[in-house]
Amino acid sequence: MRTDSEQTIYLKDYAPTPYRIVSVDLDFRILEDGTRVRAQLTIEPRAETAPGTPLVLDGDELKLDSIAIDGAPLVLSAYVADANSLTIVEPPNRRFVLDTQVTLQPEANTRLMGLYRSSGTWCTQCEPEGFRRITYYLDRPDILAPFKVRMTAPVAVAPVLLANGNPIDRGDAGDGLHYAVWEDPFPKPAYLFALVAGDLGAITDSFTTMSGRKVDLAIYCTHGKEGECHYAMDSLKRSMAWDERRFGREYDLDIFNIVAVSDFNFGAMENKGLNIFNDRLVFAKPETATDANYHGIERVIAHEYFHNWTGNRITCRDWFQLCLKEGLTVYRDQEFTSDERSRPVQRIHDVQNLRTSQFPEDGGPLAHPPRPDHYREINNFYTTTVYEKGAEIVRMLATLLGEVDFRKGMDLYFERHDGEATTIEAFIKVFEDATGTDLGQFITWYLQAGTPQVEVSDSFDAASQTYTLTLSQKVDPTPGQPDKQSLLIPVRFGLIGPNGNAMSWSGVSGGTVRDDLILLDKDSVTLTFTGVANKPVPSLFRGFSAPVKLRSSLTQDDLLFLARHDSDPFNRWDALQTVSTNLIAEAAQGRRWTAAQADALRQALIDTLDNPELDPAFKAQAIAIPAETALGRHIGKDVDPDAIARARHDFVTTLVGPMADQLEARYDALTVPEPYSPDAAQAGRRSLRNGLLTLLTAGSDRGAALAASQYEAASNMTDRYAAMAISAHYWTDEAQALLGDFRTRFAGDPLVFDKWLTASAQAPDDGVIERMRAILAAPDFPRTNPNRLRSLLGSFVMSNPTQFARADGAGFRFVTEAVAEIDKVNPQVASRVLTGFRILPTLEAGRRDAGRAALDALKAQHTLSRNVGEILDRILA
Ligand code: 0A1
Ligand code: ZN
Repeated sequence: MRTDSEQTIYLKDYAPTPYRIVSVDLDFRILEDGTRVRAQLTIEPRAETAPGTPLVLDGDELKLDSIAIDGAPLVLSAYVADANSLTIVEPPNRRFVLDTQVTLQPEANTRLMGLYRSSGTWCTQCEPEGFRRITYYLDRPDILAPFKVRMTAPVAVAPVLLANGNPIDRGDAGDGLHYAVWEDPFPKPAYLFALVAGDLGAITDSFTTMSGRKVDLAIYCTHGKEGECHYAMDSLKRSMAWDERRFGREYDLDIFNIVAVSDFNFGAMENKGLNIFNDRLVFAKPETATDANYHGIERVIAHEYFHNWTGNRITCRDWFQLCLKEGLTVYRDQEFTSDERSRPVQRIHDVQNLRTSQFPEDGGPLAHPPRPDHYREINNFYTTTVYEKGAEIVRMLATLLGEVDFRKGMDLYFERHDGEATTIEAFIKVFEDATGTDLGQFITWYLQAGTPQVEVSDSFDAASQTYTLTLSQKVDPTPGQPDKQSLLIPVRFGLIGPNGNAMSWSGVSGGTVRDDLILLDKDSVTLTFTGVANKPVPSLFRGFSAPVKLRSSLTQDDLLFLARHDSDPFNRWDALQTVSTNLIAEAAQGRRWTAAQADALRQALIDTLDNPELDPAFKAQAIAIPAETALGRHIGKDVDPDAIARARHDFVTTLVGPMADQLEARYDALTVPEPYSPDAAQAGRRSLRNGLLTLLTAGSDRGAALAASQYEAASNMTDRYAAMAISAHYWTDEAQALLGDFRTRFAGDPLVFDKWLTASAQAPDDGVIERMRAILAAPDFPRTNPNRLRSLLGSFVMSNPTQFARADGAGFRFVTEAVAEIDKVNPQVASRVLTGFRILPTLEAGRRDAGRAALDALKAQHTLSRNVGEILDRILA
């Protein structure tokens, strides 16, 4: 049973609205017992609109208090208002002002869409369809208008009044109230609207743009947290400078504000001139934030800032085009971090993330193209496919075109589409027009779901010095897309000779090869290289030049050869990962590794650790053993998570045993300079040290005690958290004591509580579900806060495979029961947790059935939101 409608929206039905909104005047009277919103919308019919065409505005849970056109109240027969829309039956056939009033209850808004309160602060979240929860409006991204906003609120509770754009007036409003007026000169879609009213502290700074304009910067936060906002401010200034240098993009207003709030559905939001952030992506100090937290802050501050050009100045025509702004902006933030930190380390990090979250989405029941063509609930499409695969597509475009031509295309994009709401087709067209390249086949990446599998075979003929390389591609069917077209896949490559050096060739035929780039543009391409002196080892997809799964015929010896000699750091790392993945996955399926195989990998790891030319952050990534979840994905079907966990444990024990002394000596010797700094060099050393600790804990009996003493001695959260999380993950004898200590040591800090929840949820012992039930049932558990819920439940479903996918179904039932409760409060959080069930098709039959039974029970027993209903139906289909 559902209450929400199950209507599907199709891209093919896109049509402009019959009316446009010329300008928006909003007046908010914000009081403790409710907020009154008066909207004066200047509206006009489009030239082609037939006189008398009804005007239908969106609403969501709104109640209309009054309505007038050009000052005259409307008679009852002139409009129809319900919770979801407002129809003006016969609007004037000319420009007019529609004047409506509604009253909102932000306090009761637990969905955190529209206007809500977070720790007493009034704030908004409008993307994608939250503005319709504030006032009746044409709430779609192709309606752009300039906004003027007046806010009145009690000065004692809300001394700070912020909205988009520039402040133009403020003053006393009597009765303990004050007001502020903000004006945003840039026409914008309603999803970029924001306001904040509250009692907040701030840090301020300024940035001088490349044309010499001074921009005032501020980060607002709960009083007392100002000292934890400096890294975010520093990241902001570096982002502003980088976008000027790298893309020639200058900030356009005189003021840029960021507000940190505790209750927020996602990471952050790029509202014009007034970004609103989940406070976990703003606050940082060494005692409570990890290196990963600092990294995340830098990335997301940059991401939201970069949206000012890719998203705000140029926005999306409709929500199907979401990856137009998101894929491009993720690409930009990845590039920023690569330039600021280590490019190879960042690339490995991003690819690991893609493989961990996007590949399983793309290979399961929730697969959809980066540009989908239908949806029931748009909030379910803020996915890793739209974001991260979207970024990979832009990266491939940059690879195919080269740096100079890519920049030419981007320049044309900004020039041609500034101020518009546009499409993926228009984005691709600028690159065609700027460079004269035909991208007709390339656009398929946006339209087709599924991860391509690329199969490789090769042969060498010594007599003729000829090397033959065959690459073929295939994409499995995905929901609604049984037949796939071949894609244009850029393959960056090199051939490596027996001495480890790059090899050259005198000629190549059979396909397109430009320098170090092969264009795989058909189902299969066979290249013949002539003048090749010796049998080479091919290094393919260097830098992960395309988001594909590679199935090569390279032997373990070849892979370890690449791990030692490839000039491409990404492929060195990937080769080591492939070797351990293969050995563990085969063992989980009953084919145990040989001693020689384990010895060879061990030696390669030691050589990597000893290589003075490699950076510690890279070494940390290189020695990591693939997670159980990654191994499950590699196996892909009939997965038994317990068998994988056992195989992984046995393998790590085999691997680490003979080198435990060496690892421990390196762990002891690895020093990190004091005082703490979150910079990449220091963070890299810490990650290597904690990587060594992980190996020692996973594969020997030495790690547990080392972890316990590291926990005690730690002078920063990175080391303390790592010690606790490793202990919990491998469920050492000390784990429970460390978790208990951590809980009390940091009691009262909600962001550190999240860390405790995450580590607790990853414990693999049979008691974990009961402990999580107790955590959720505690009277003081903040059950409406997305960060708390996600830290516990999100971590459990995504990274505790043996307990989530327990054979008795207890893990599945725990999650579906929690989802049913959360759905009543916040459907977005509920549906996100539920996506963890996408692994069901990969599991062995017993577990699969247990998972489906839990989902069936969820579907049968509860009144579900559209968000949860859509995800359920897609997984059960
Ligand atoms: N545009 C934001 C993502 C975002 C989407 C929805 C939100 O609330 C439901 C919040 C943020 C980004 O890409 O950062
Ligand atoms: Zn974004």
